[in-house]
Amino acid sequence: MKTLKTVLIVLLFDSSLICYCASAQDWSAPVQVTSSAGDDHNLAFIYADPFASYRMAWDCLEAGDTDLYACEFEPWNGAFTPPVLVAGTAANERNPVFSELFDYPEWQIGLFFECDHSGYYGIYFTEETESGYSAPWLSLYSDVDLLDPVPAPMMTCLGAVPTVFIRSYNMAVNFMYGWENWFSIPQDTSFYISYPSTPDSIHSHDGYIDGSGWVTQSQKMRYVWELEFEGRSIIEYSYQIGVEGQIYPETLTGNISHTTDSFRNPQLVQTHYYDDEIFIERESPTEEDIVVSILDLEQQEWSSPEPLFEADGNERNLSIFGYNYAFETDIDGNWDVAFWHPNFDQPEIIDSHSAEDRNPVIFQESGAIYVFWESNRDGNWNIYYAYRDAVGVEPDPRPEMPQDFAVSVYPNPGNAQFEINFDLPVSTETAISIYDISGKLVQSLQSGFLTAGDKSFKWNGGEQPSGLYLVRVETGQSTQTSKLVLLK
Ligand SMILES: [Ca+2]
Ligand SMILES: [Ca+2]
Ligand SMILES: [Ca+2]
Ligand SMILES: [Ca+2]
Repeated sequence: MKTLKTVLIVLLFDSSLICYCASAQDWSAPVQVTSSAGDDHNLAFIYADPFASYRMAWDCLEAGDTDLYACEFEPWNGAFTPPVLVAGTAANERNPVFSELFDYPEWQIGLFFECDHSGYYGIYFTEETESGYSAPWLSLYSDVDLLDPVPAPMMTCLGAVPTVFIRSYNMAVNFMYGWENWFSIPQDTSFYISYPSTPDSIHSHDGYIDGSGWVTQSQKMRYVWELEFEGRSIIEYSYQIGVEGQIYPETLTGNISHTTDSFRNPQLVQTHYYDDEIFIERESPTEEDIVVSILDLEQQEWSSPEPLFEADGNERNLSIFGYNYAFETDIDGNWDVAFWHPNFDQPEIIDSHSAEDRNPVIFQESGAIYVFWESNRDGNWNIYYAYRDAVGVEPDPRPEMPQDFAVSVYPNPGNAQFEINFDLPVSTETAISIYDISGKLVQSLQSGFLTAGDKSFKWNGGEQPSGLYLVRVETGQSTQTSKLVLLK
């Protein structure tokens, strides 16, 4: 993380002299994407790998009604398809987010959004089909508004069900929902509901929570959210380990806000086998900055939040793609979108139009950085984008971690008691499970963090029928399997 600090600037200049790079030579002129008469907001993106194109969705508010639109974008030639109306009833359809649905039998795209058709806002869902987006259906509802869906990446731990994190008044909720038959459109939607690992403490706060989540291949589900607490916003975090369709809560929830400043809009990024990073907006008495805090899993401690870069003015609404960052700044006296990379001393303003320019979305494709954003320069809000060459070498390459290790079982064959031994190469989340030959989970022996080194676990198969069993040791980096023969 050392490379993320602009220490040099602080040493050489008084902070009042810090300004933004002139950027005209780096960024293209803004390209107008939408030209509706209404206000276009809340742009969402997904890269549709099999089709080699990007899908975009956004909402448009016109004459008091919000509808949902989508189109496709090919960065290689700058081509957009005409916008199609995805959902346009008399109710308000807004705040879309894409979700990858399946990779089997074929890759598919889903779109979650909010709609107040039934009085309260619920979470609706549509999926892309060969003939366009399907008729939306209500997937989540309650007698309070359910807002701000945040899709989690596809999970292996929960049988590949699409997951969406949502916000509702006075509680952070994540809904996992799925269906029995992967081959059909879900007619019968069954809900799995679980909470961050300390629901009681969440409910005891009289506040507002904005949650987001992340899931890794190591079956670890992380949650980070924002909470109004004693007149300011703080950030909380927890994680759970999911194994074979079940959730085993682990506790690591804490206030990572070490000062009396207010913290908002947390974004969780996994950058290292050991570390989570959380990017947060910090509001101090003088200005707003984007700060970053790092979790050391072994120490179970968050670092004190440090500014991502030093710059005057207020910064908000960070969008992250790798080491590329886009955000809003008001340093010129109006809101502009800006770009920063750890190789830079100062951020670049992408376009310095005097209108309001907000809500950047950044991604990198084929050697170029793209930033889309919303601007009201036309008298109503439209979506624009600009691009520049990628900055180049990524900073701070992570060390290669050893992947493989051997799992041994003794005795093998055996008649009841077995000892399972392995040398864990790195400290990591580790799940140890016994399966029968049909793939059914027989027993989970371990689920949680283990330090590196020689490990030994015991399994008593005395209750099980004779036969071949599989011992699976799964870490964030690899999965090792060993056979075990039970002979009575
Ligand atoms: Ca418009
Ligand atoms: Ca509508
Ligand atoms: Ca600032
Ligand atoms: Ca502006």
